[in-house]
Amino acid sequence: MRLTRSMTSAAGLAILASTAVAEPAFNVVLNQAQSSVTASLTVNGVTGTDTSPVTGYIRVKLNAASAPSSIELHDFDFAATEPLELVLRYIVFIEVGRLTVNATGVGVEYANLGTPMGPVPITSNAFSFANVPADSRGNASYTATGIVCTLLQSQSPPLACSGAFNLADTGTQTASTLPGTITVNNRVATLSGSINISGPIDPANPSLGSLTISGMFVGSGTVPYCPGDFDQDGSVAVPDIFAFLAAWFAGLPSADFDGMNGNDVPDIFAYLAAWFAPC
Ligand SMILES: [Ca+2]
Ligand SMILES: [Ca+2]
Repeated sequence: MRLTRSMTSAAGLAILASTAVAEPAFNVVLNQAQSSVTASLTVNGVTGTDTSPVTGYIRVKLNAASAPSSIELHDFDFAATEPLELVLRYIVFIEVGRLTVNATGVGVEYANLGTPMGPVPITSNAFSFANVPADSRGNASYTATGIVCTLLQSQSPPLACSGAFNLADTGTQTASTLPGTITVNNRVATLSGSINISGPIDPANPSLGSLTISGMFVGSGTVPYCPGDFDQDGSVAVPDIFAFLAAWFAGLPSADFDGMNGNDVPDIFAYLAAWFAPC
């Protein structure tokens, strides 16, 4: 009898040791009215800028859904909803040249999908990721006149005075920081932040000019429960197994874990697999 009890408690300790407190990753969907991207192009000392609202999401993971103290970055994808038009005017008493750039389908996305960054600490609701790899996309065309055309033609090799390019051709760039703030109330997270990517428009010819893409974003998302957190108290622990079994024996729909054929034996295996799986 004593042997049985000690074996039981050892098994219980082994189960308790696997208790997980982490929360699942989730998407924060951007609020288009409060999120924007600004492109800023500087060539030969003259700058043109344009701004568009932004849609998209940022995918994060918190260590806890209530008062989180750390955050991981899993993914993001921001898309400008409007074309961007940058007009650079070169004026010496009169306009002596002009560069016009039109860009459509401009977007920025996380470049290391499947490899999260962090976790980084959250202090007073604020966090910051460093050296975030990002890929840009979009199609741009440009037309240069006057001294700008002359400038382009004087490059080595010479550049045409009009043309088109794909923003994806610039390759993966690094945002030195991606700072933000996050608050969570009743498992609804509100996140705001910014990202700034800057680089030469022609990497082989960095003195020609630079392009900066800056994003400001605000969004919200609901932190889901881990599948194994059956009693939804924020951790996956032994009471979840008892809560699941109670629901299963009571024939409650919530115990139809695989969503097939009502409450049957495969649900028990499916639930236990979820309980043991990392969240
Ligand atoms: Ca639980
Ligand atoms: Ca079932």
